[in-house]
Amino acid sequence: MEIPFRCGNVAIAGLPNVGKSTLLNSLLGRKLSITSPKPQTTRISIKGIKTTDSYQIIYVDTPGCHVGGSRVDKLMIHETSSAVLSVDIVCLLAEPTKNKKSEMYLLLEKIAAGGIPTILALSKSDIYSRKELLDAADKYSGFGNFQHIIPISARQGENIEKLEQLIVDSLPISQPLYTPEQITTQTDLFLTAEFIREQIFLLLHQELPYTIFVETDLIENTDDAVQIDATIIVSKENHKPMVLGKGGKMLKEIGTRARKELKAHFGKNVHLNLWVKIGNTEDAYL
Ligand SMILES: Nc1nc2c(ncn2[C@@H]2O[C@H](COP(=O)(O)OP(=O)(O)OP(=O)(O)O)[C@@H](O)[C@H]2O)c(=O)[nH]1
Ligand SMILES: [Mg+2]
Repeated sequence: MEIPFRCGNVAIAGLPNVGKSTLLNSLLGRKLSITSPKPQTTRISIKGIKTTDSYQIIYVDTPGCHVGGSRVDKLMIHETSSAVLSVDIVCLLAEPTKNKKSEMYLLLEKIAAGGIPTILALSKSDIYSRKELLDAADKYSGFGNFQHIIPISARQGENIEKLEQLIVDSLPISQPLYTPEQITTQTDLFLTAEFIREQIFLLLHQELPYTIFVETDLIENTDDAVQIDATIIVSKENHKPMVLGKGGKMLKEIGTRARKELKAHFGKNVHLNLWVKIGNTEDAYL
C-alpha cells in the first residue's frame, strides 16, 4: 500500500530565549532564523520548510511570548498568538526550570483556546540533569493536555529526529503546499537584514540591540558573488558611535561576521557595504 503524503504547519512557540530558533535551524539542518543569548531576538514569525519524499513540514518559528507594554511587545504577542491558533500542530518549547509562570500560563491559555494538538519539548537537555528533566515532565503534564513530552537539545542534536517523527505522525494527510526547493517564505532582503541584526545582538551590549533596525538596500546577484548594501538604523545620535566603534572597528567586525553567515546562506562570495544612519526604528516592525 502506498504511504499517503503528509503536510502541515507547525508552530514552534515558547517564552523568550528557550531555544526556538536554534531548534528551527536544527530541524532544517541549516541556518535560517537568527539566535542569540539575549531574550526577544526573534521579532516576527519565520517560516522554514522541510520536504522529503513522504512529508512536508512548514515550521513557524515565533517570537518569544513576553508580556510587556511596548508596541513591539504587543506585536510579538499578536504574532505568536495568531501562529499557535492557525497551525496543525504546536511544538511548545520550555526550559525545565527557568520559565516565568505568568507568561507560560498566558501562552498555555492561548494554545488551549485553539485546541490544537501540542507536543511539549523540554529544551536544552544538555544542561539539565535527568532528575530536573523528569521533574519538569511531571510538573508540565499537569499544565496542559500534551500529546507527548520529550526532552531535546537543539545544540547537541539530541532527540531532534525523534521530535520530527512525532510531528510527522500527527500531520494531516495532504499534498505539499510548497515546491521541494522552497525552504522559506522569507525574502533574501529580510534574511540578509536578519543575519546582520544577529551580529549586532551578539556584539553590542545591554539594550542597544533592541533599538536598532537593519534594512537591506540592495542585493545584486552575479555568477560568482553577491553584492549587498545595507543600512543599520539607530534611533539616537549617541548610538551611532557605539555601532561604529573606535575608528569604525565595531562596524567592521559586524560586517566581517555577517558576511560569513551570508556567504553560507548564498553559497558564494559576498561583498557587503554597511552604513549607519539615524532614523525612526520604533515602527520598523509594525
Ligand atoms: N545549552 C544549550 N543552549 C541552547 C540550546 N538551544 C539554544 N540554546 C541557546 O539559548 C539561547 C537562545 O536561543 P534562541 O534559539 O535564540 O532562543 P529563542 O527561543 O529563539 O529566543 P527568542 O527569539 O528571543 O524568543 C542561545 O544562546 C542558544 O545558543 C540547547 O539545546 N542547549
Ligand atoms: Mg528566536
